[in-house]
Amino acid sequence: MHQGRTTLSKFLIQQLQGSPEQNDLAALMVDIAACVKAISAMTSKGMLGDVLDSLDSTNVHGETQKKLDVLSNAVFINTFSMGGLVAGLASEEVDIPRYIDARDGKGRFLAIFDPLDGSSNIDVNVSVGSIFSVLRAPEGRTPKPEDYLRPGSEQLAAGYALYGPATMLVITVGKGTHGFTLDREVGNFILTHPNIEVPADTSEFAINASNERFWEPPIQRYVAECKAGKNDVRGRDFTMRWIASMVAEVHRILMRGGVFMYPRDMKDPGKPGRLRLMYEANPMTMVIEQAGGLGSTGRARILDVIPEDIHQRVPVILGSSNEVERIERYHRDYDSGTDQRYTSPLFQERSLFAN
Ligand code: AFP
Repeated sequence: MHQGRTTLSKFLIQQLQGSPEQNDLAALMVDIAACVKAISAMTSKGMLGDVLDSLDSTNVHGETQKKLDVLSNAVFINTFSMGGLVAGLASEEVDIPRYIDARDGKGRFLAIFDPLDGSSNIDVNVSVGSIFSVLRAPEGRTPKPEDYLRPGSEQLAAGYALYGPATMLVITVGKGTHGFTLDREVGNFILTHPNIEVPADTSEFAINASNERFWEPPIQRYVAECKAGKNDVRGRDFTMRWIASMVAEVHRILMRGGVFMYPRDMKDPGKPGRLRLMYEANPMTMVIEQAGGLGSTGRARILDVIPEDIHQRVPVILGSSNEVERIERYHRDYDSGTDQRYTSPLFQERSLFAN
């Protein structure tokens, strides 16, 4: 048993006490933890739970929905609708933000979430997760769509659930990043990873290498140097990981360092990246920054990006600070044209960005 171990509720009382807003934020974290328990119970049943099929429906991004995407989305929406704390919500699975009439419009927060991230891994039993972000709702009036379009630096809280061998909840309310493990026997989240810190250096990178020919030269340069290993400019060997589940990648980086990249690629020139700003990049960057890491588009701090659309995509480079800073430097070298490396025939041939 966990005599004396801190539970999520006790932890939140210690971190968030005093103002009515902080008390309500603590209550919202408890509501989110309840959603995570419910989704964990569904995912852990696998094929026995009759929830793994794909549906005929597609979401706003034209992606085929899994039954579990829809069920997980419903868990969050139902909980927020009844909790009285949220005035509005936005979800990867919902076309436009939705008003929640909480306490006659007195809900203090806007909840923005990806109810089940990595769902293409569900039917092969690989870890998936949920990601959430919390913004302050406008006072005294119904939230409008533009109220959601706030930079990630304004998030009051953020975090994720990882449905892995263990179910974990990792959160930040702006006072560090902390991990809780679900004790299924008693149904409590136990503080197992207080004050997580991302190592500033790493020898591990995560990227979908099949897109290499579509990347911008700074990313091609960074990955090529990592692959060249100890006999080249980096002076050490690197390993690569790619789980195709952002929550699992970010969790590994929080635990042992690393750099996660989903850069813009020209596979689809109309898209600035694959991952969404509001409910993937922003919350994950807040979690990482609160643990001492960095999150960048390659050219700007992710939390400074001013959103234009609730579902907008953004390039994502996040993790160990020294590696993120190096990648940003490579982008500056490239954009300023000062680095002859990019005029070498190597990049002319390989890169789609020759001119
Ligand atoms: P799904 O939710 O469609 O599985 O996408 C997961 C994700 O958004 C993110 O969690 C992964 O890091 C990334 O996509 C994987 O992308 P690739 O399938 O292109 O590797």
